[in-house]
Amino acid sequence: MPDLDTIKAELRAQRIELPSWAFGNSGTRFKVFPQAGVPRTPPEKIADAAQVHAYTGVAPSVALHIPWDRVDDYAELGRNAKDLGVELGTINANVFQDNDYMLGSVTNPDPAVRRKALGHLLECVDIMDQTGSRDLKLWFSDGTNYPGQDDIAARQGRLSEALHAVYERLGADQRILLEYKLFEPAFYTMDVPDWGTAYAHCVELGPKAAVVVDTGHHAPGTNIEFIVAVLLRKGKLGGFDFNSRFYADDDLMVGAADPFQLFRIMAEVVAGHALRPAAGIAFMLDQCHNIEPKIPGQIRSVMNVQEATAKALLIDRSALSAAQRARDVLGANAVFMDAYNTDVRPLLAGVRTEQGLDPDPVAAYAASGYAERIVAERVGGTAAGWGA
Ligand code: LRH
Ligand code: MN
Repeated sequence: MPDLDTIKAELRAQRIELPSWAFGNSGTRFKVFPQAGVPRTPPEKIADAAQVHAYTGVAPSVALHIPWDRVDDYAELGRNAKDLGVELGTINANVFQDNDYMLGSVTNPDPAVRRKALGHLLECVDIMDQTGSRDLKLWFSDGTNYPGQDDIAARQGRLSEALHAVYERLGADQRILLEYKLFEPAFYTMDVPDWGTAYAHCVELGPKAAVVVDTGHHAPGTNIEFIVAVLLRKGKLGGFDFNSRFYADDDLMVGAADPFQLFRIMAEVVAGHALRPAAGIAFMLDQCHNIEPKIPGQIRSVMNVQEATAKALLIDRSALSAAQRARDVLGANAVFMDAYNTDVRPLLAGVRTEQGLDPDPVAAYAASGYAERIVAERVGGTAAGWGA
């Protein structure tokens, strides 16, 4: 049986990064339902993220998205974050909302558009120099909608050229995290559609490039934990964009649609000794709370990752490998399922209590009055959103 103190130490050391954009208004192409009290500025987004960390104890950094979080003074934004007990995390570039990028950004047939897109990516590295961020996350909406629309191989060449230019600009401790996505907004080809394409580009770039697995970016039925195991084995897993989905890139709360899948993914992370921050895996949430309150939604999401992680840490590894060596199929599966079927909520409540936190973060936040306060205070101004 795994040692409980070791498990508790791993859970205390867990780090989950929050997306600034989860606190703003979001929706679908059909409707964005505005919510009262939503932040209007990057500092207000960070203040809301700090609430999640205050009640969970494991979410001390906030990923920014540029230009949604563009400010005049990033050092001041960083100081503001520190005062709230959090820090600025991954910088997300955005080359998917400018009119010029209709036919692609870094893969666009027009070299002037490619230069413009590259300019934004390099600006994001400048911002990382100011925020002290380690990771630049690159997701490209680039792709085509009809066969013959453009030369698939030529677009890969253009993409590679831009990635190399950004890679050359990185500082010693900075990384590129390349995110793939099977479809949307393009529906025939995406230029980075799957882990294999992302992996190939990252290997070509070098040690400061790794792959991001967004759990909503695969074809239905994809065995994501297999991809995780393979990327970990090759030292090319850079991070996760955690969310869940029933059908497409639904960006629902991680673990909400398929908690067993999240457990299987975290089981591979634990098996790969990749849970600790020192392993260099960025565990990030990438979600949209379209109809539910955003701060409680983020708190619940962090708790879902903690629960999946606690269950993964409870897998009796020696019994599992013994059953695997004995080719005891049912025995091995039973060891795995015992961990999954363990109610870890009392364990996590105990860990929070030991950290001086309320064992029930959702109830503690609700009792804080913060939700009512921001609704009263945040009147006027423009609520943050995707600005599309
Ligand atoms: C693309 C994506 C990407 C972000 C965006 C908010 O679907 O997952 O990670 O830039 O969502
Ligand atoms: Mn993502």
